[in-house]
Amino acid sequence: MLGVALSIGVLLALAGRGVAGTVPPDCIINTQERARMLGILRDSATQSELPNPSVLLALSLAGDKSSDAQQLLLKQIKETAVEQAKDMSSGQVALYTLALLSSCCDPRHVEANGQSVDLVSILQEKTDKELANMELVGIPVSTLFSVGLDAQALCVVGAGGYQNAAVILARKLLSSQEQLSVDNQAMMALALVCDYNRTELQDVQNLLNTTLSEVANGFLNKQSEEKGIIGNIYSTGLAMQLLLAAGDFYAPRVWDCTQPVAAITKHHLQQPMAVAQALPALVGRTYLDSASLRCSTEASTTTSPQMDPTPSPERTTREVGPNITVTYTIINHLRGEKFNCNITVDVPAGSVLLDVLKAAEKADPTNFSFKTKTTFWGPMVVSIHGLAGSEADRTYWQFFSGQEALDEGVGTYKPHNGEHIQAVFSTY
Ligand code: B12
Ligand SMILES: *[C@@H]1O[C@H](CO)[C@@H](O)[C@H](O)[C@H]1NC(C)=O
Ligand SMILES: *[C@@H]1O[C@H](CO)[C@@H](O)[C@H](O)[C@H]1NC(C)=O
Ligand SMILES: *[C@@H]1O[C@H](CO)[C@@H](O)[C@H](O)[C@H]1NC(C)=O
Ligand SMILES: *[C@@H]1O[C@H](CO)[C@@H](O)[C@H](O)[C@H]1NC(C)=O
Ligand SMILES: *[C@@H]1O[C@H](CO)[C@@H](O)[C@H](O)[C@H]1NC(C)=O
Repeated sequence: MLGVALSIGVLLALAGRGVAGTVPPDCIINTQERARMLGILRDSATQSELPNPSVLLALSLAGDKSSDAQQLLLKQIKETAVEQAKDMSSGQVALYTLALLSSCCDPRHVEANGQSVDLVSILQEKTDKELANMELVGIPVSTLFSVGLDAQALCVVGAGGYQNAAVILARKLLSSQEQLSVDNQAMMALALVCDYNRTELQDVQNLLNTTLSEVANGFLNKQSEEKGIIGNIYSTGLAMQLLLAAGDFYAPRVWDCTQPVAAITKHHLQQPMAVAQALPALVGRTYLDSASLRCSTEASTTTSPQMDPTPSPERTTREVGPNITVTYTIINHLRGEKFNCNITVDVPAGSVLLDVLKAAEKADPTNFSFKTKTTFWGPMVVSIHGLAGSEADRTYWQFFSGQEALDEGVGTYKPHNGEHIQAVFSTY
């Protein structure tokens, strides 16, 4: 069954898209930027300790199948799948499933080191728990983003019985579209595009049709208001995936895809995770194409020469210039004993926010101690002043510059001189 599913795909005629089939050339990123992005992904594939399924998925969707980096990462993904899949979040299992599918491996029989695992049944189990929680209390066990990925993966592998998921996601989108980030909306709606085509129930089709047209038109409105950006620079590629897949649901409205492509090109994304989420749409692909890539022959036509990424100036040069002064405030009015501490620290110009937190901790360890956890997006601050965020309680440390929430984490955000950074214990 999988073999058939994998062989029907045509390299550039994308499943989940309308009759048109081909992507306008202007929607594809230029070869130089594409090579730079592939370089970042290949580097990350060979350097990170924990294999990143989003990177494998992006490499495969971008037609980088035969690179050594892709092969090495695929091997590590299989090994990690057999060892750890049962302990992963549903969304991670979904990303593993999509990554393996797009690399022409059957996620139902993943084999490594003499062990074997069925990712699809694990995913079904975990998704059932997410959906049960959503029906019970309106929110998933993990994140809506993850449940969107879960439903996409289950739909593209053809696991039956998940129209339920589409209906729950559609209702959530309709009832709280305004509150949901573009990232969440995009991943949830992408699942609906896949499910729309698999259901014969007229009322489900109508619900999905209405929802998809709401979400897609919302994205098109944002794009025209924000000069090509949909949400922020990190969500724009995910929103593009939806607009690529859901063309039928905003027709006859026309999408000017050149705008977001230009915006992302200009930004020169650096973080592997940011590149991994953006690249698929920039080569005209979506996560729904994972099962329909040509697998018999290597996609060598689209493979570009191995190229070192241009080293990012920020990372290689250590500024030995003047210091900047940053005010840093930590606030908890939410749980336990309230606190509100202020400190002003000097750090070398060009420092990231993490350096500010370290300087504050050094100057006043009683008040400004903190802990981080390594994630694919970099270090995430999990605890400050002995107070830790909690998934069960849905609390976290949220960062602001003045009143404005940061759109990057402490490992990449660079404060400027005189800036006031706040960490506020919040709920999500
Ligand atoms: C859900 C979510 C959160 C949740 C995570 C809840 C949870 N425990 O599950 C909460 C609300 C805690 C959160 C917090 C933040 N987030 Co957030 N988050 C997301 C979102 C929408 C989905 C992540 C997800 O579920 N992935 C699927 C699962 C399967 O993958 P995962 O690897 O297990 O996901 C984990 C990490 O992504 C991590 N995480 C989530 N956000 C962030 C942000 C940073 C900087 C780091 C290091 C890790 C991290 O938590 C996830 C769940 O464990 C993404 C959107 C996206 N495009 O990826 C944004 C996103 C990753 N977040 C982002 C940001 C900016 C933040 C904050 C810095 C916001 C702020 N102003 O404080 C904070 C982190 C601050 C800190 N303490 O260090 C940006 C990161 C951009 C960048 N270049 O760094 C994204 C891309 C959204 C966007 N488009 O701007 N986030
Ligand atoms: C929908 O699914 C049918 C098979 O059930 C397939 O032939 C068709 O190409 C699909 N359409 C889209 C837009 O994916
Ligand atoms: C969605 O519904 C509208 C009218 O309700 C219809 O015209 C349109 O063809 C439907 N879209 C799809 C993709 O079926
Ligand atoms: C830091 O903590 C001490 C007690 O340990 C307290 O007296 C002091 O006011 C705190 N400083 C700030 C800036 O809140
Ligand atoms: C902390 O510093 C900021 C900026 O100087 C100031 O606006 C704020 O009132 C201070 N807060 C406390 C609690 O001292
Ligand atoms: C910058 O600040 C550090 C301490 O944070 C200090 O040791 C150093 O002398 C300062 N440098 C300048 C140029 O002010």
